[in-house]
Amino acid sequence: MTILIRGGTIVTAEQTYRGDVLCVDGKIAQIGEGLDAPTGAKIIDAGGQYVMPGGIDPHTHMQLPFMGTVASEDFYTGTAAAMAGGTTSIIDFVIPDPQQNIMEAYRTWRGWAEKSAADYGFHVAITWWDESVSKDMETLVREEGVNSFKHFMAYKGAIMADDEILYNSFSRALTLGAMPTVHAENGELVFQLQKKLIEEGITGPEGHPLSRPPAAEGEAANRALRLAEVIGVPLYIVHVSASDALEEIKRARSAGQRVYGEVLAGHLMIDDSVYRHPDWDVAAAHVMSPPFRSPEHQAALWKGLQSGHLHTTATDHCCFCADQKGMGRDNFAQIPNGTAGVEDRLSVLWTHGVGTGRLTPNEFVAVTSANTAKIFNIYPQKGAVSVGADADLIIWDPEASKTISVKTHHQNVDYNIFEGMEVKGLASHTLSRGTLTYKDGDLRAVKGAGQYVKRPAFPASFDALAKQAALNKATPVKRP
Ligand code: DUC
Ligand code: ZN
Ligand code: ZN
Repeated sequence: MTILIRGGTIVTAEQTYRGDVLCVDGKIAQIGEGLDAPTGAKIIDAGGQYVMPGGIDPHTHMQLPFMGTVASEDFYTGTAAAMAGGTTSIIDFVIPDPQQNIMEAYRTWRGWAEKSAADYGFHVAITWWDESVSKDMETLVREEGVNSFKHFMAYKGAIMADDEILYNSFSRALTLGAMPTVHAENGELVFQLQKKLIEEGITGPEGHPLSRPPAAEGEAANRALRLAEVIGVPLYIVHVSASDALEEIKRARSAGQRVYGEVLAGHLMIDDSVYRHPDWDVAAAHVMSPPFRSPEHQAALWKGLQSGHLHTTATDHCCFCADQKGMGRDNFAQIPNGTAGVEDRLSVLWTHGVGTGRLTPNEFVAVTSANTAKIFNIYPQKGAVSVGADADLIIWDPEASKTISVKTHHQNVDYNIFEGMEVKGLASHTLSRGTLTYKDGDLRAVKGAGQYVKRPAFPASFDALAKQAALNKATPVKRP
C-alpha cells in the first residue's frame, strides 16, 4: 500500500519543517517538498496540520489478571482505542505469578496480544527469584527481544519484589544489557497503613491515598536508585507521581546516574480530591497506584517534564468497570487498582503541554514517542519521521477540539478520568505501518494487524557501565 501525505508540517523531536511523506509497504520511503504521487497512491491532504510520529505508550496493562479480576480492555479493544487518539504502539507487561515459570507467562501474554491492532512489546516483571529466572531473563533478552524487566516494590503478598529480588535481577539485567524498571512504593509500609486505616474504620476510597503517601514512593525510588547505583545499572522509574520521587531522580541524575522517569497523563492532571468524592463509585473509579496526589505534586511533575528530569509520558492504562471496582466496597484495599487513558494521552498532553506553552511541539514528540523509543532501543524504527522508519504516523489537527467523555470514547471501560475535559489538538488521521487506521472519527483498526516489536539489548553503553562497576570492585587485602 502506498500513501502520500501532502502539504503538512513535519514535527519530530528535533525538527519542524514543511514536507511530504511517502509511505510504501509500511515504511517511510521518501520525505521532501513537492513529492510526486506514484501511480495508485492514496493522497492525504495534511495542509494546516502537523505530521508527527505515532504515540508510543510505554505502560499499559491490557486484559491484566489483577486483584481477583481481569482488566476489561483486551489487546484489540485497547489498541483500537489507542489508534483513535493517535497512539500506534504500546509496551505492555508480562506479570508472572510468584513461582510461575517466566517463559510460560511470557508465552501466555504473547498469545493474548495476537489480537492487537497496534504494534506492541513487553516489559517482563520479575516477581520471584531462582536460577531458572536468571536463565529465562537471558532467553528473553537474547532470543525474544525483551530489553526491560519490571519490579513491583509494592503489592506485598502478591507480586512484590523485595530487596533480594531487586539485587539479583538488577545485577542480571546489567550483564544482559537490559533495563530494570520499578514501580516505586514501599510495599510493607503500604500494607501496614492499609491495615491500620481499616482498623480505624476508614474503609472507603479516601483511605487509598492515605495508605500510599508520597514518602512511601520517595523511599522506594531512593532504595531502587541506590541499589542501581551500587550495581552500576541504569534505571527507569515508572509512573513518578510525587515530588518525593522526582527529587530522588534529580539527585541521582546530578550525581551522574543514568536514570529515566516516566509520568502519567493522569498524574499530571488529576488531584487527590477525587478520593473524597461523595459518590463511592466515582471515588473508586480513580483508585490506581500510586494514587493521584495533591496539586503541588502535579506542579512539580510538569516542571520535571519541562526540565528533562522526567522523560516519557504513559497512561498505566488498566481498566476496571464499576462492578469490578465494587469488589472493594467494604475495604478500599480490595478495589482493583487501575484507570484508563490510552486514547486520551496525546490530546491531554497537547492541550495542557503545548497549548499552555509548557512544551514545544518538538518536546511533545520527545515525551510522547521519541524518548520512549530511544530509552527502549527501538529508535528510529519507532518515534521518528525518517526514511526507513515504520510508517506509524499521526496527522495532527491543532485546531480540532472535543470534550472527552465516556459516552464517546472507544475504551472498553465505563468511566473516563478526564470526563468533561475540553481538549484542543487531535489526531485527524492515524497510520499504523502505513495503513490508515483512523480518520476523522472513523476507526478502522484491524484485529491482529499489530506486530510484536523486538527490542535489542544495549551492548555498548552497558558494557561501559559494567566495566565501571568492575573497576569499583574491591580487591582483597593480602595479609601475612
Ligand atoms: N497500578 C495500577 O493502578 N494498576 C495496575 C498495576 C499498578 O501498578
Ligand atoms: Zn505500577
Ligand atoms: Zn502499571
